[in-house]
Amino acid sequence: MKGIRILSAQDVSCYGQCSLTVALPILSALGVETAILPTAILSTHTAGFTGFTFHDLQEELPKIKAHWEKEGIRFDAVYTGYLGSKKDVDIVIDIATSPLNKGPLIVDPAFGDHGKLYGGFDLDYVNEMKLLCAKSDVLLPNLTEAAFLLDRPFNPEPSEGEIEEILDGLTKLGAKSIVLKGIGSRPVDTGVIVKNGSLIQAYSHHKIPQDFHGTGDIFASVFVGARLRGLSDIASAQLAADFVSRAITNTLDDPKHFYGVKFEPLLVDLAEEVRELTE
Ligand code: PXL
Repeated sequence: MKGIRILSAQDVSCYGQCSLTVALPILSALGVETAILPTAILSTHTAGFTGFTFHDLQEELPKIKAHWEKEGIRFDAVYTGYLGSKKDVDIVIDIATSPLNKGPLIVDPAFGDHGKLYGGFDLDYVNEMKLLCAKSDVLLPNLTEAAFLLDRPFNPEPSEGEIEEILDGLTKLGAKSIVLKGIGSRPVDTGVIVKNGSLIQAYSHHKIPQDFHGTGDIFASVFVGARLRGLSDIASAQLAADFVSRAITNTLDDPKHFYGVKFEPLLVDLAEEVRELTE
């Protein structure tokens, strides 16, 4: 297997199974070497905990970039998630569009859900994220993020016409491919709609009616790993959606595990599945 080396820019939530602490094990399991650009460090993620610490690492990032340039380091892709501040977004745009990155830019906007921005983010942050999303080769928004990126009202159950408007709007913003999350073909389902140029494909599956934190980051990490191993956008999205479902199912019997999903025991099978699909 050809070596693949990517850069993932996200925060480090020290406890709570999200961002880099899920991206690293998943990408490693999928055979992708992952360098990290930690944009901020928090004691926990911001959902479900109070009193968490937050330290922005924006001062460090240009120095890290300068050292990598001096070393002649190159990446086969850049994958971004929750960043933290407008300044972080600017630096990540600078790095992802520099010669350090030889491949696609895959952006999970990771700034909101259920019609609301995550705590600490505001419309200025969204406006900066629009600039990063505009440069993306693949954009992975949920319906909340799509609504904020397009200054549209949030509708959790958009009609076919509204979905088309959202996909067109994000294409006009600059995203080359779009994986729109959280849309099922029936109210009891959830799934994704994938737009690649004029090709639009959908994958819908049973929705588990319980919300868990960190599942967007797990989806994005599986998607990125599968796509870099050579699967199509729709095949990568389907694999990611099914993996999230299995991880949620694996957590349902443990009410103490409120902060994330127990995906780790499922990684060996995921690696095998990707190996079979890419052989
Ligand atoms: O899962 C996205 C995420 C990542 N990092 C931090 C978060 C969140 C969502 O709330 O708070 C710190």
